[in-house]
Amino acid sequence: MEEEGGEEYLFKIVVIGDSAVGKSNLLSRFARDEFDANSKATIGVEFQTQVVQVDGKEVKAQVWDTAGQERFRAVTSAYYRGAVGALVVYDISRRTTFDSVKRWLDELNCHCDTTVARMLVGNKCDLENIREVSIEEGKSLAEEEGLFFIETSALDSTNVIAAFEIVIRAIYSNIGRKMLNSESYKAELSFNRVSLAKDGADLSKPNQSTCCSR
Ligand SMILES: Nc1nc2c(ncn2[C@@H]2O[C@H](COP(=O)(O)OP(=O)(O)OP(=O)(O)O)[C@@H](O)[C@H]2O)c(=O)[nH]1
Ligand SMILES: [Mg+2]
Repeated sequence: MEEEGGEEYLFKIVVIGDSAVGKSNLLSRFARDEFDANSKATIGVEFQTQVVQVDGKEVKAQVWDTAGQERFRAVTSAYYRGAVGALVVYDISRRTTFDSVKRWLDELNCHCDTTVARMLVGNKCDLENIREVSIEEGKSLAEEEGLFFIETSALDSTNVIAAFEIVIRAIYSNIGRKMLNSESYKAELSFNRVSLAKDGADLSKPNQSTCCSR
């Protein structure tokens, strides 16, 4: 769609990772500069749109957040459909969440093609005194898997904007405007909205994905 004075870019970015790693707080910090110390586990799917400037152009980042807990997740394929970026989040103070990263990457690879810009995010870097995963471990996993890497804190805001902006810039430089503005891409995004609204009515429905183990 052409807006007066320029083009419109819309990037769908998904945030994934185990429950309680801080996905929802990363999103609320990015979109509203808010942090909730008592946030509840996400049920179903939420998304927020944030406008950022890249090379003097306005880019809308539509960031999708879902439940880390399997029983609260809505239909997986709809969540990933049309995504061009992903943040895979773990908690630096809980090794089990780092061990899960490969499973989240498998799920991502299963639903999205490899051109998706991916960032490994070690969140809660404010918890240095109870750190269980070193920066080096995070970096080397990211290198192995071909991901960007960053440590963040949604609590004190460290690197939160940077994490999203690096992904947004990578998408911007990776993918031609033609494809992103194509009618089929827009149709997919609006289909997502409709189907999730319907699926959201029954959140107890088990994950219906057939190609992934998760
Ligand atoms: N210390 C610290 N706590 C954080 C940080 N980010 C989130 N938390 C806390 O961690 C808990 C879980 O955060 P959420 O954002 O709800 O986690 P989530 O990944 O969305 O969890 P699900 O929705 O269940 O998948 C909450 O108590 C947050 O306040 C952080 O950067 N530092
Ligand atoms: Mg959440």
